[in-house]
Parts: sequence; C-alpha cells; structure tokens
Amino acid sequence: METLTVQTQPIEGQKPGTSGLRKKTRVFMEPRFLENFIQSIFTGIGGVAGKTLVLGGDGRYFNDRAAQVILRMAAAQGAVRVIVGQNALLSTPAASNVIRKRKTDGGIIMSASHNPGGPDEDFGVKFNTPNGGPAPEEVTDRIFEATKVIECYDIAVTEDLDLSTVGEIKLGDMVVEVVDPVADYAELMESLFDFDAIAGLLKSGFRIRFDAMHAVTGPYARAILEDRLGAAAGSVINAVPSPDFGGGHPDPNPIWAKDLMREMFRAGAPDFGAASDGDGDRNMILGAGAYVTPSDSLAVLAANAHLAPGYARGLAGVARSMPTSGAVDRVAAARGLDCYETPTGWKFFGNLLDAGRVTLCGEESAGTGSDHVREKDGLWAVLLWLNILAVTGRSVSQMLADHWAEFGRNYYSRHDYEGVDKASAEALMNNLRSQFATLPGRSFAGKTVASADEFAYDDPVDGSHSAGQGIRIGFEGGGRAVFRLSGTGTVGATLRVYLEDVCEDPEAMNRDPQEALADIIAAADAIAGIRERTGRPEPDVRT
Ligand code: VG1
Ligand code: CO
Repeated sequence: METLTVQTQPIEGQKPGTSGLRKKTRVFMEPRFLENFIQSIFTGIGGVAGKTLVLGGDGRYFNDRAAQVILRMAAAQGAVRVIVGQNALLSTPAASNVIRKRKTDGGIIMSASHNPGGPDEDFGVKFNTPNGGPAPEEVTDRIFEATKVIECYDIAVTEDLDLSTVGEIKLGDMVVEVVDPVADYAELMESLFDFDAIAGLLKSGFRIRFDAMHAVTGPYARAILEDRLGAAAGSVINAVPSPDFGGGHPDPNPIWAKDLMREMFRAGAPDFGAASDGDGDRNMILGAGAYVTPSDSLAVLAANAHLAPGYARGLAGVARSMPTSGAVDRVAAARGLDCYETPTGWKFFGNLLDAGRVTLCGEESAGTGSDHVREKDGLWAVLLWLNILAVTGRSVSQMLADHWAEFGRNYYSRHDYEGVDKASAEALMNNLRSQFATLPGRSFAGKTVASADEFAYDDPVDGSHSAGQGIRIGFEGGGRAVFRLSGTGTVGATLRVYLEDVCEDPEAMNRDPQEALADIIAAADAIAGIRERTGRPEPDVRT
C-alpha cells in the first residue's frame, strides 16, 4: 500500500462545539479541511497505531466521501482495524454501542445531527472515546490544540473501498470490517425491553407512527418496530435515509416534524407517535392529541422505567442538563434518587454514567438515554415509552395527567432565535452578565427576580471545571429563564431562551404552556431586550 505525507497548515475555526465540529458542507469539502481535522483527532488521542476504531455516520451528503478519506488516513497511520457500518451508516447510539461492545479505542461519527444536510447545508464530525461517549472537553481541547499546529498528515493512496457488503476488506495491513449497522443495536434493545409485551400491545390494535425524517433511524425503526415487534407495515414513515433528509431539518420538534404533529392531532390519530433526528439520538414523543415535552418525557421515564425488565432493579440516580426543566427533580425527590445538574451536551453525563451514579439522563432538546450506551438514544426512548404503555395499559395523555397529578407540573418551553447577528447575540449575553448584581429584587412583568448568575459545573467524578454554561435568572415562586448561545449552529448565532414555571394547583394542570408562561416570557424579554437586540419580533422555533 502506497502512502503519502501531505504538507498542510492550520485552518482556522476547527474548534469542536457542543457535539463535535460542524460546518457548512462546502467548508468540509475544501482542500485539507476534513483531513486536517481527522489528523488532529488522531494526534489528540495519541495516534491510531495499533488501534481499533469504529466509523459511521448519518448518511448525509459527503458521508460516503468522508468515510473513504478517514479509512485511508487510519490505514496509513497504522490502525489495525476499523469497524464500519454498511454504506458508512451508523446511528450515534448504535456507534456508541459498537465502540463499547467490541472494546475498541473509540470511534468517529460523521454527523451534524439535527442540522439540515446537503451540499449547501451542514456536515459534522465527532469523536467518541472508548467508553462510547462523546469526547470530554479535555480531549476536544487537545484536538483543537492539534488543529492549530498541524503541519502534515499521512494518507494511503488507494481506490475507494466497497462498503456496501458486510464482510472484511484489507487496506494495507488494516482490516476494514463492514458490519450490519442494525443487528447489535436491535439485540441490545431486546435485552432491555419486554418485546413480547410491546408486540402484544401492537397486536391489540394500538397504532403507532414513527417519523424517521429521512434520516438514519429509518432502517433501525423498520427492523425493530415493524419486523420484530409487528407494528403495521407503513408505521415507520420517511424511513429511507437521504443525503439531504428530503430537504427538511431532521430535528424532531413540533416545527420541523409538522406532518407528524398534524397526524397526531387529527380525529382518529394513532395512539402513539414519535420522531427522531438526523443521527438517531433524539426523540419526540406524542400521543393522540398530546405532545410530551422532552423534560416531561424524562420525568415520566424516570418515574416508570422500573416497569421495563432492563431497569427492574430501579435507578441508581438521574441527571439532566441545566436548562432542562426540574420535572425530573420532583421524581427524584419523591423516590429518594440522587439528581445531578450538568451543562448542555451529552459529554457531561459520561462520568456520572461510568461511575454508576446515574442510570437515566436527559436534555430538554429531546435527548434521553441511559447507561446502556454513552449517548442519548432516540429509539431507546420510544421503546421504553412503549414498554411502559404496554404494562400500564394507559394512553400517553393519561400518563401525563397522572404524572402531573402526582408530582406537579413544570410548564416549559424553549424559544430559539436562529441565525442572529453574532455580535448582537454576544452583546445581549454580556448585558445580562453586567446585571447579575442589580437584578435580584427587581420586578419585570409582575415577576420578581430572586437570583441571577451564570452556570458553572464541577464534575463530581473527575473534578473538572466548566464555566460559562448558561445564564440563569430565577424568579420568586420558582419560575426561571435561562439564556444560552448554541454550540451546534453554523450560521451567525442561535440564541436559546429556556422558560419554566412550576405549578402545583390541580385545577391548572392543562393550560397551554405559552399562556402559562406568558409572564416569564415577558419578563425574560424585558430583562434581556431580546426583541430589540435581535431585531426579531418572534422566535423561529418554540418547542
Ligand atoms: C444542542 C442541544 C443540546 C444537544 C446538542 C447535540 O446543542 O441544545 O442539548 O446535546 O445540540 O445534540 P446547542 O449547543 O445547539 O444548544 V445532537 O442530537 O444535535 O448531536
Ligand atoms: Co443528534
């Protein structure tokens, strides 16, 4: 095998964000952009000589080309084996599973997750460590440092490999093992859930609709929900991964999964609806006429997970990201479970999961997962919901009503202002920071500020410190507004405003969240000057 040492120089802007490096696809396709970043990953993890890696992606535009480059670089640099999903596909949770199950040295996932795909949209690359989880900051910092000093990379000179057939191929001394992307994952799901109970529910006339949003979960959902569990053919829609996700945003929220929302809110709707994102780690849960906020979903799952065989022993503890609502905290308090609050991004759950301190974790952005892998897992959440519904015999809306009656309700909504001017967004955040000392005690839209600060996290397992993780304004009576700038966008800045209020009045459990939160929304705008500073009369997305 011929190898080539290519001279290069640092390319600016290769700092990994909340979840890997995301850029416009055309930027990733520029000469040496992908190669520089891959080389920096290899450098950041101490080289790949003698190592085994996993490789897969969500099938977006450039996924296939990038896979060939990564394989050539790994072969030239002495990796012994790369386990690749067939056609270079692997959902993020499936990749996490293979990394763990095969005891590898980590993996590279090609995905920009919920960001749209295509030549004019986004591409991304993330590295997961041997525990199967997203690289922690200490590793992404090393990768970023490497991007700033890179001088060359080694790459093999070969034909493209055929990744369409399961089996082994030699690339020089390296073995490329092409695997069925679904098989191991399906087996893992079967070990956690009562497939007979779910199959029984589906046989009894319980109808489901799963929208794979033209992304990677399609083949997984078909194989598990339709083929193994017997959901009616056609229950999984938009099931064939497409390079541009059918022209849509593969983001499972009420805006981007509009068709599914419409279907679930019409007369004669299916009993259960769900959608997942580009790389299969997020989920949206719906019932007939019911939308479950991700924060509530986490709380309901925490309260009922023991009904599924994989969690019958109970939970070690739970964790949520800071902007996620406190609904799960109420469950933890009632059940005597430890509850941790982490910064946004799944990488912060890894240590808690590895240390056995928590079993279930979740984020308000529609990510829920457990210690079965080290990523959030969309289909897992769907199966846990179905298992719980099969055991309890309740509908999704009954589950919610019962949950709120028992634990109280945290009204919750996230407002996103996308692609706003970066300088204005940063000025908005700095303006908030400058008011921390003066806000407490002042009232806005009838709400009195009780506290104002910026969240920082000290990891209880390894002691690492992460600052600047979101601005929190707490109001008297328990409501709050949180402000963050997204770390996954590729254009300008995305301002996320997280709004929450607590409700314990049994008569007030069924209000529209935007109405119930109207005062908090108005107070957040009055304090931060959102409309004025962004020039946007309204958010682009409300979840
Ligand atoms: C967003 C979400 C965060 C999630 C991250 C990666 O990050 O808010 O909760 O972990 O995306 O999810 P940000 O920095 O844009 O708010 V995925 O499924 O897009 O990899
Ligand atoms: Co994702």
